[in-house]
Amino acid sequence: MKLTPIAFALGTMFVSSAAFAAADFVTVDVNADGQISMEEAAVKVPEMTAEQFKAADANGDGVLSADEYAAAMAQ
Ligand SMILES: [Ca+2]
Ligand SMILES: [Ca+2]
Repeated sequence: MKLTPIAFALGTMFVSSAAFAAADFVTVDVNADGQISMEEAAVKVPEMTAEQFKAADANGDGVLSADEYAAAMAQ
């Protein structure tokens, strides 16, 4: 039964990674400036259309902040 805790830990890891099926912010923010440009979204989140990007850009500054991206991914 010594393997049981390890199996449980592995199972927990898989569950955790499944919760991040969508690319997470730091992955999409290729140049690490803390914002996601439309170009970065197009490369890392190709299923996001320009219309969806603009809808996610709540303050209309042309880039997505971490909060804006998280809100868009939560929909
Ligand atoms: Ca960026
Ligand atoms: Ca914005």
